[in-house]
Amino acid sequence: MVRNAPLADELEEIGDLLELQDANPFRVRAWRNAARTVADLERSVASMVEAGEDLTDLPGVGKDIAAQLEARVQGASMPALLEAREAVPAGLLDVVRVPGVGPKKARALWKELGVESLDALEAAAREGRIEDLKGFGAKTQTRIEQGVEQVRRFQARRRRADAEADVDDLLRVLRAVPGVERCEVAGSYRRGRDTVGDVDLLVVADDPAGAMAALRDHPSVERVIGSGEEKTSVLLTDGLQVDLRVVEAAAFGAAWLYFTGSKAHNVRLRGRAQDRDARLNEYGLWTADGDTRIAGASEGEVYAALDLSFVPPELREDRGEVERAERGTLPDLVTVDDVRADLHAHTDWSDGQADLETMLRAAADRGLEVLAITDHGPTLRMTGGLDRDALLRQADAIDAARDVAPGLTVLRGVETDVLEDGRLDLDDELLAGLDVVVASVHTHLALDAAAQTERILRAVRHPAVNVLGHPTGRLINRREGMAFDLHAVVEAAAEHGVALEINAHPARLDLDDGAARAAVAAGAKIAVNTDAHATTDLDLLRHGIVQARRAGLEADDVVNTWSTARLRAFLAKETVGTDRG
Ligand code: DGT
Ligand code: CA
Ligand code: CA
Ligand code: ZN
Repeated sequence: MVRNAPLADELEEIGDLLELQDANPFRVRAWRNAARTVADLERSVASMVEAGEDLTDLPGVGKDIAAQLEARVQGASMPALLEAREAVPAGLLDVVRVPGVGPKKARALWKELGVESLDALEAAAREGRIEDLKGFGAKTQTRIEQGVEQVRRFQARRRRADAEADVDDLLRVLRAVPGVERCEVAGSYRRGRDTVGDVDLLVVADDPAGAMAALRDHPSVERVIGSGEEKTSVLLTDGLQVDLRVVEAAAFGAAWLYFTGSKAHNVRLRGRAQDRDARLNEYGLWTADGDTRIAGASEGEVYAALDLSFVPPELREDRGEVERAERGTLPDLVTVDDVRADLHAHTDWSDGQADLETMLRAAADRGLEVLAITDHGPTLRMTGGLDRDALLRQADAIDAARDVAPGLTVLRGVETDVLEDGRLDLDDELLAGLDVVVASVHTHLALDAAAQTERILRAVRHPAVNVLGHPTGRLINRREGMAFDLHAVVEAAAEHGVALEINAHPARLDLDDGAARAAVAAGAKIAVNTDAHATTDLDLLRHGIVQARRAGLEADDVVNTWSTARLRAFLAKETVGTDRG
């Protein structure tokens, strides 16, 4: 049965293609709204169609779009997608993604210069044909040339979260093949990198050929790249490459260790084996003569034989974990189960999909103890942000709604916009009266680093601010983060009792692992928040926690894991205690 995610992607693509045809903006918006509805839906569209339900009951889904979805669920292509693809060269979708291009310019490049792909765009820039176009100029041309490179870099990797459904499905299918003893994922996916180049699977089986065949015959496979006795590589219809390797049970741990990587971590382990007069490879840890296998069935066995404690996969990047494993001082990494609070969530008071009561129930259903409602402040008009009066009314609504989720502590908050000069978009008195203030930068991302740093510092020093939301503004594979002095911001955050967010949305994961690590090293605290715009978004927490683990964070570093009393003290900027003592 077709999942919601590809359906949403296709609706989005129709919107993008229509925009390139200069279609009515409202029509473009309609497809995008429907895409978002489908992506955020708790139920599968396919099962709704199967049950004969009326798709036009979904917000933003009219008759036309419902018909497209039904056709697609029943195995056809969406007619509107075929039509739109007919009208616009597919390569233009890459061209719009280049920073400094956008739909209007992409259309001009296409119509005036015949640019229909990234390659053609690059050639046009190199040959200096772009600067003479109306509305372009030399500066734009240079920017486009650099942008092409960035898009190429982004294309090579995909967001880990976007590979998750494929990985879960393949593991489930392969584990069910008769004779398969074990099947696991390795590589960057297992290490929890925010993006992955490809997916690496390992299988232990009595009948490896059966497992290989099951992969080759999987309905998501577009093309078999290669298939031998030990390894099969396939390309899925969504473009993801998957490598499946067969290993013997006695070497499973050594193989899992080797193919999990990272390469840098492996190099350190191999060196350590050599220092001990042994040899480490994907088949095991061996005596120097290669005759006797010392360890190999489990990873733990290999680490133990190297006098190391077990290193969680998220830390295997040669960023100090080998030394800490030697001294027995590896961090006790935070887990999803440690999390009690979400400090950043939206409702339909601004641009969220669900009403207040629905969000509160959804949070309680997921076992959260605390949920902060942080709709947008007034500056971001697109989001239907709230001004002072609306926020005061919402406060009453929150008080009235508390009963729907009796076990849940609901905090009154806001996501206030950091203006260009670092002021916030709501008055101090109002902000002081809220339980939680998330301050986020959404505009003017291109200020020079000095100005940007001053701007963010001003927000961090504001006495009412508790959380700096998605601090760098990066969008994975779409936009680099802002240029600013992270170290100065982190130090100020530590000083002023402001937590830096790890925004768990798979498009953001911001701060990333390296920055979060630096933040905690400087004494700051982290808040892992979902920034939920729909109830299903509350489940995105796990992606943020993976990044927190990669940053080496323990529960104590993450304010959402604290008791409600300790969290409240932090938010009130009282001297911060600990849960332990
Ligand atoms: P990716 O796929 O680019 O996101 O990153 P990885 O880490 O999954 O890399 P991949 O798929 O090329 O290989 C999986 C793991 O196999 C890698 O993390 C370490 C191990 N590996 C692969 N090639 C080598 C190698 O030449 N030397 C060493 N030491 N390890 C390797
Ligand atoms: Ca890989
Ligand atoms: Ca690979
Ligand atoms: Zn938000």
